[in-house]
Amino acid sequence: SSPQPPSLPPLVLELLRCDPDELVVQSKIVAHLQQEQSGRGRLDKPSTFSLMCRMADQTLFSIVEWARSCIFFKELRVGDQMKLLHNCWSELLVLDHIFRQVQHGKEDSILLVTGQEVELSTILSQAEATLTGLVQRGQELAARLQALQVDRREIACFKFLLLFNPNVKLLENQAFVEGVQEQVNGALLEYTLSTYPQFQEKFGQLVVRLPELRSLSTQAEDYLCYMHLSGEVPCNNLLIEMLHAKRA
Ligand code: DR9
Repeated sequence: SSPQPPSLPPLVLELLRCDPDELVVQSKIVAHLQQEQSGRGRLDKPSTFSLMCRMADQTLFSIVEWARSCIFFKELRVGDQMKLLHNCWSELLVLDHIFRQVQHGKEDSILLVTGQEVELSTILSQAEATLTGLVQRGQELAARLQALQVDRREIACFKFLLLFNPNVKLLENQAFVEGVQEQVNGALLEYTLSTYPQFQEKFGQLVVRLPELRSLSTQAEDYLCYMHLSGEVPCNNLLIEMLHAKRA
């Protein structure tokens, strides 16, 4: 008989169940952006930058919605939920972007949450150096994760490791957050060892990518903050609200 695939740690399955369907998220965001556009004058065409901000904003709404429906997170009081989200929103956005690029699997273009493909050469010619640098660092991180053959279960665990960050200060329920972090770490370790037994270092190789992800998200926040101060970011933006909350 053929070998049975290893059974997955129940917690990994549970975390995966919280993940929304990418196509559902995509069509919601596309519909929202089209609706916003139809509410404006035909002649008042928004800049690419403003469209991209609205797209990132809607992606952030879907991330907040995901968190609020998640196992463990639901059990926290609203105050702790806010503190955790304020701490990691940009990391979750960057991870979402990076994993989309891993699945897209092309080095010379990026795939947006809307399903649109943008050539890297277009970005290089249209965007200024800060953004270009960010996008390129993102492509490099995506390539590294792709080389490790990261899968969606591991990414589902990553999202929880970022969300339940035990270093967040002044939590009402610190011990619970630490406990979730430990449980998810354990489940991810068990998962990688049983699913990729020929690749014992996979867990370690994956988690050493987290600091790079964090530094990328800080750099993206700085870019966004700078653009905001130059008056470029559209108003009523959740991105900016999160930026203020974190830096207050
Ligand atoms: C804070 C955390 C945010 C992380 C968000 C990650 C998701 C964002 C996904 C993709 C961003 C891809 C950008 C696609 C570019 C489309 C084509 C293009 O090159 O447009 C040029 C336009 C102009 O930019 P500029 O800064 O050079 O000039 C500004 C001009 O003067 C304004 O009038 O660039 C854009 O439209 C950039 C959109 C930025 C979206 C804003 C929110 C995201 C913040 C940081 C992006 C980091 C991306 C890298 C992730 C690894």
